[in-house]
Amino acid sequence: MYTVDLDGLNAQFAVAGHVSFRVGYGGLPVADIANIHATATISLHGAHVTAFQPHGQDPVLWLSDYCCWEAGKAIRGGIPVCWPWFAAHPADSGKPAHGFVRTAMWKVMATEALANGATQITFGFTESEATLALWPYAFRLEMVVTVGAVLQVELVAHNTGNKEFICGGALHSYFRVNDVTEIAVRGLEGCTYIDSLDLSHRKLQEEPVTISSETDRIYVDTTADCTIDDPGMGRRIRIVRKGSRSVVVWNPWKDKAARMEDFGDQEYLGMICVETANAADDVVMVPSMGEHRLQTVISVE
Ligand code: TA6
Repeated sequence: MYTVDLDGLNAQFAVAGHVSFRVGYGGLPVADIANIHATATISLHGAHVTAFQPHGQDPVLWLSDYCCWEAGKAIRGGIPVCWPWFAAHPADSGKPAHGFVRTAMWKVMATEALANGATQITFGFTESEATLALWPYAFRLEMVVTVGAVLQVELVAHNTGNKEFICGGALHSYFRVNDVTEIAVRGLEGCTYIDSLDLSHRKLQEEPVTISSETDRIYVDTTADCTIDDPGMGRRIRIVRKGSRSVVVWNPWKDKAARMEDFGDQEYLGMICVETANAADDVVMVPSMGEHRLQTVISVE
């Protein structure tokens, strides 16, 4: 359980007409963003964007109704921050899937009302005894979230140690769709993907991606924008990436959703993950005192 000085947070970081802090589900502290462009909610637990809604639009991100809002557990939906590895640890499956930062409390470092009416909030996270036991490197992370008509999320990884490290990761975005069987994900045509459901075989994506069964694919060596065409909601969601050479497309479908305690049995029909990542071949080397920036910009057309 976290103890949080909510009065102190609001005294130091609240900005009238932009950002305030409250206790959310499970006693986890959250930042509420509301400005002339959009609203958003960000949990300090995992520096996890759980909601984003431009004014006049339907919610863009999907969030399960069955989330486990608990310290130490990942929030199901929104944009989990997966770092310093994606999926299972490459050498030790006993370590937490998707790394250790999405299940830990981050600090609020700064808040700012931008000249264009957007709101920017920065979270910070650095190594500890607990992280060193999982991953023997010194680091400083910044998560910079800019909420405007578009949502910009940037994970900046600083290597503060005296040895280089290799890291993977993802801004593991869950998007709300009307009916996943009706959507098409475009931008990945011609890309090679690793099929996590077929012995990690590498395959070529020839057509736009459509979903009619469990889908779990890592598209590698691509920097292209992706779009989610959703006829049911009458919208196209655009995902622009920087510092990312992988895109992960995931839908658990019926059977896997039913096996997940934090995922409603029918919820798979209303969501798709299109993740801004560096995974498999695309992990990155960060030299001592260097940095890597992983950025996703999400907009509705
Ligand atoms: O991004 C796809 C994936 O790696 C899937 O294999 C599935 O495990 C998903 O992430 C969710 O992982 P989680 O640890 O949040 O249940």
